[in-house]
Amino acid sequence: MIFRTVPAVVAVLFILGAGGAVSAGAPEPWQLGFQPPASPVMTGIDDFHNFLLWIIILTALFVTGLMLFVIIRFRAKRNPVPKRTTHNTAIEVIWTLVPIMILAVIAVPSFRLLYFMDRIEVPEMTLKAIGHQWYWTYEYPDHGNFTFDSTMIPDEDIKPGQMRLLEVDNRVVLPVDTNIRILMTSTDVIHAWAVPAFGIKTDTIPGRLNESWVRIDREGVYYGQCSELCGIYHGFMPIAVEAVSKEAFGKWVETAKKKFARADGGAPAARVARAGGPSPRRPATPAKRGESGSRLGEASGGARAGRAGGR
Ligand SMILES: [Cu+2]
Repeated sequence: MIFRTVPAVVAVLFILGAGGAVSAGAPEPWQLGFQPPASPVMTGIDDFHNFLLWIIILTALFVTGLMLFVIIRFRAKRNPVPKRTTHNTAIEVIWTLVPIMILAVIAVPSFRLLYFMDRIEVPEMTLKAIGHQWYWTYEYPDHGNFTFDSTMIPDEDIKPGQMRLLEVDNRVVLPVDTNIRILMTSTDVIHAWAVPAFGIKTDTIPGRLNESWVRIDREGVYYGQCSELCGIYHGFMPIAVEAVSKEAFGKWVETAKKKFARADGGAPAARVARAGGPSPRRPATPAKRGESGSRLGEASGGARAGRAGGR
């Protein structure tokens, strides 16, 4: 009975997982497995994960089978006088070489994927994500160098259809089928810019500029969250990326240029792109400076209170 029930339960769980995978880049209730991949990197991670799963299953089955065989075949009743064998060179060579070969078979695609994920050789555009306690700032250095903050929509303002704890006031808008370099940094503590459907989870570190890339396969909204414990509101600084066609992206850039302030207060975009990192010279607009200042004030106050409470 149990032999029939277990595969049935596993099958149902897989179907539920696959069912969750039908919608775009957001988590689903009862989801099992990854979100559907939306970039070549995540496709690679997905494939590598499935490949590893087969190696794990086959190894576990082989070891379990071997154990069962030994338990039954060499039990005391059947073997009242056990053999006194202590060495068998052939089998020792096999059980050393086979695991090495398995590890080599895993290592080759693993390193290939790791270098593929690292960076894009020829980026078509750059997005810069800057972590703050507890929201994200984005810059578009190749499109007029405008900048905006992206803050979570609080529960009381959530509208029907919006994802609680995941929706933001200003989504990151990116074009599909474009090699996008993503530069990531932070102004206060370590955060992590993570979007599961893109296969990106990269720490944003104050004083450092980390790099990743994405080429989004299809239009849709992709959600992610800060994935490095960064303070009491760590769970409230989501990431929402809206992937649109190249034409729609061009139109959005035109409106965004008018709507949002420039990141550099007027310097050429190229210079800012080269400067990189959280430039201390960056003059924010008065409104933004006031906003960030008060938030950072709260943040350090919170951190102080946290430390005081910890003692
Ligand atoms: Cu964070």
